[in-house]
Amino acid sequence: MDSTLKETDSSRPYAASMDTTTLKDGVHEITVKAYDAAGKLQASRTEQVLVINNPLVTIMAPVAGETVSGTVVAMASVLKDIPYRWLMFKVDGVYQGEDNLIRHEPPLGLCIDTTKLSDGPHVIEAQQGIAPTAAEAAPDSLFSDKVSFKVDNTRPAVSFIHKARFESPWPGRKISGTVPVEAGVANMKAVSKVEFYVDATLNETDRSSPYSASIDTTKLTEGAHELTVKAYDAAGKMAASQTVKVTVVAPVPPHGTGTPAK
Ligand SMILES: [Ca+2]
Repeated sequence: MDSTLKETDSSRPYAASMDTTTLKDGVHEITVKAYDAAGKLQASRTEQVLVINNPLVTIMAPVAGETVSGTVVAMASVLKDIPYRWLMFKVDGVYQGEDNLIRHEPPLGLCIDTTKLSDGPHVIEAQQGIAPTAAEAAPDSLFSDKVSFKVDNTRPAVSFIHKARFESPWPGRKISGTVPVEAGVANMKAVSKVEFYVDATLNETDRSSPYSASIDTTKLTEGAHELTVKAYDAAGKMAASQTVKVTVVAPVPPHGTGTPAK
């Protein structure tokens, strides 16, 4: 197994058992070598096997039982170093779109417009395969768990606006410097204010549409932070967004500029 001798058998039938729980999930190579009495070696063709002991595709968002509205980011954790580079998302068994490991690092995600779904319960799942469309037919695709969530596009709601993939505040994104964020409010008459939070701290308040803020990450510790946005109507009734987890990292210095010693 991967050039490590696992077992030797000197009598027919020649067999061995592999404890895959001691292996990392992913692709491994199995080879069999036979020796005759004179010690002459005959090696088999190398076979690739995929070891899966942990669920490889796990839906991270929406979380089970969550009520969502507007555009939501569906996220799934995937295994990275396997030939299955494409991840497609389905809601109620209907294809929604896909993401891939060719251009993106895991976790993979997709913006889903829930206004195209009926209000009420739905089920989301993901499937990791070798190609975006062939994945559907591939018998050895990796299937995620199925997660139930609810759509409610009549309640007052606020969410971050994603204009492009990985634009802040895309979940799991690494951010640095000053990061602009924008929020959209739905089904709320007379929005009085929109508050942008970093962790539990109010970062900025915007009282006029479009609702935006900028987050100065240099004032934050490096590492994990949570972004939330809250909208209030004239009567003080509040709607809160999904929490978006991001990671603050040190800004990359512009190319060619060193950091002068002081
Ligand atoms: Ca504004």
